[in-house]
Amino acid sequence: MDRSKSLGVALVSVLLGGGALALGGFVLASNTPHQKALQCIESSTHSHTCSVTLSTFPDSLEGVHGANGGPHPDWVTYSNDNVVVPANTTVNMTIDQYDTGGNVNNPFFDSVVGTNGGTAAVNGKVVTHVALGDTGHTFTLRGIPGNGKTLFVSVPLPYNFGTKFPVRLGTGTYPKPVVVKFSFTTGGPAVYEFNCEFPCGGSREGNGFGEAMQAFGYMSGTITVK
Ligand SMILES: [Cu+2]
Repeated sequence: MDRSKSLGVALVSVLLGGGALALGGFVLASNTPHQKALQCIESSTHSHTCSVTLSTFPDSLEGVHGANGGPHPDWVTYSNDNVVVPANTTVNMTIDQYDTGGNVNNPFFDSVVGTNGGTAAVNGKVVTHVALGDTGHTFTLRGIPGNGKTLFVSVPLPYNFGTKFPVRLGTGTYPKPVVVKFSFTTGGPAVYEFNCEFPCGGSREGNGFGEAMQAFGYMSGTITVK
């Protein structure tokens, strides 16, 4: 093989290799859907304070998993699985809850735990828990075992009984959201995982912890403290 020919073969090998790597990366990324980072917006008037809004939907038609709901249009979902917040900062979180609900498996998850002040505001009313049977989803945030951090926050997101004033998002139609607000304070850099503890996922066994509760990026996500 002359030099120019071997150079050509090497170049083609590199291009093919790069393509294979890119394809491999795409397949991996598809298996662990990590959506576009949702940044907590830092306040211009209060230092070490930021605000971020998530939503919980009864289906995926709002569009976070793709047009017309993506591969599982009927699965419940959070609006984002990739929240990024600054270190040593008070995070003011708003969650717009569009879904119905029922009984959690343990009354612990009806209670507000680990927020600043130990409370949350539901449509402006300060609460420490929601009534039995009235939880739609929960926002439950904890350290991944081994990261050495102890941040733990769990907030029940109440059942949305609303039917009036329909909100259209993507190809979905939802009631006016129940607006849940609370805050917590971050420490140093770490990755935390949040998920829902209401058995909202459906499954063959009927225990509610399958499908959307098992597939990363529907009823779970990460909060990365940077
Ligand atoms: Cu849920």
